Amino acid sequence: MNHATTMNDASRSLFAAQAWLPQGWQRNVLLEWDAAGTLLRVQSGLDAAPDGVAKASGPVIPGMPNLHSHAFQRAMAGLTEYRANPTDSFWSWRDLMYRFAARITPDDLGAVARWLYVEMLKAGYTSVCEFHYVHHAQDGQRYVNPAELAQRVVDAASETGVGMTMLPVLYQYSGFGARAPREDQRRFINTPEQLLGIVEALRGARPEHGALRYGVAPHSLRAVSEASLRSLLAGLDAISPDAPVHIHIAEQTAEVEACIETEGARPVQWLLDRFDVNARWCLVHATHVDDRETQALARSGAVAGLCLTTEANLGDGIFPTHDYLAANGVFGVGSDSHIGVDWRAELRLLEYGQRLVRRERNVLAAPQQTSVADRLYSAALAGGARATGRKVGALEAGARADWIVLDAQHPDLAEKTPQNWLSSVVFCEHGQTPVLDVYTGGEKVVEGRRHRDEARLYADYRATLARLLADA
Ligand code: NGQ
Ligand code: ZN
Repeated sequence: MNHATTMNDASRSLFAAQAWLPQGWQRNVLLEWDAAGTLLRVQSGLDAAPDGVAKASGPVIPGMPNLHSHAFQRAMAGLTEYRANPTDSFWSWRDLMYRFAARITPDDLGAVARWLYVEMLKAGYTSVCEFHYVHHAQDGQRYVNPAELAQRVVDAASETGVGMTMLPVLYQYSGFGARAPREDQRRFINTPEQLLGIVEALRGARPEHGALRYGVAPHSLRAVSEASLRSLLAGLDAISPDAPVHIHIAEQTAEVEACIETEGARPVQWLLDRFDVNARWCLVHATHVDDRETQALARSGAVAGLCLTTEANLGDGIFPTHDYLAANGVFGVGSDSHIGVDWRAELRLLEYGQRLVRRERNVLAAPQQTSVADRLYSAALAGGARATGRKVGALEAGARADWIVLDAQHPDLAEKTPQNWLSSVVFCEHGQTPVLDVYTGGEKVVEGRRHRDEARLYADYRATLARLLADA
């Protein structure tokens, strides 16, 4: 009997002829994990598969963390792509989105989130950071359990198998200068103390484990004050000093202008000047940064949360990714509004935005990593993992046992060598996805492009959508 099977249950091991380890593609890799879903050991260069160990049906790569999601928005994808007035913008989209948010019930949110997470897993997103801000009942009253809606989202993650970082959102004001919230924001509003109460309620009802972590998200500099942000962070530090903090930072030029007007600085600069912004932070949509901010953000170790398909859909602008990566800035990707749920599309658009602006090719390659896809995929794994605050994003001992098995027979992979696999996965778009099987915590949740509960969760989603659209 071989070493591997004596040390660990053979049912918790997988042999891959090819796998993407931290050092790149490796041959004859044995993955072993424990009953809690943590990788115990990763060995490469074995002579052959040990007896009794299952063989992956294709090349194995780490699952991608999705660093930004508003789950309920999945149900409105495709419903705002028409011109309602000559100046349609992010802000008019937001009005429609608020109308949608006003109608969601706890049961609706559960069904939408479960289906969304099925879609994420099928795409190879194995973790998600949920930037959750619909907290209260439709009339703005708090639920008996103030964490009612957040808990539905946490439960949707554990039911479907996606790893979760739940970030309850602090939303207090409708604009800079502590402007009173709007009527259509009533489901979102909390004080820092109330928001920390939601975090505590969640931690009591659904304690953290290998696939679940909590943090907080001040919604944006528009929606909190300096003082409330300080008390939120102090409260979070008392719970967990390295818990993640995510914020929408500089998505729209109008908010940059308003920030300069009322606070005397651009949003990223303002935040960096006043707070200890470090690796626990994720700055979502750092879209509008000047050169000084780009360099300073890169130095901070914070993650730039880039949501390319949503940013394109909402007409946000283009983040200076070339300069940011040249300064060793850390980034990850998110599907945000879920107009698309596919990390391959996010990485492709990240590069294509730079190509279109600069009229060059292979802009985001690195001197040591000339394959654009290899570089962006490994960087998005590392940055996405940092944003989750969880041990994910690599096939190595101690990390969560989360990975994707690619379809080696896919027309974009067949007959190619490993050095072109990720390029094909990221840049080619020819029919069905090359993501064949997906494992989270060592469990196969997607097999042959089907999630294990796909039929049931799709039926629930359709029934929910039918009701939401009939009420509209
Ligand atoms: C959100 N979404 O919170 O859902 C925002 C819109 C806002 C994006 N920024 C609302 N993509 O920023 O005020
Ligand atoms: Zn967002």
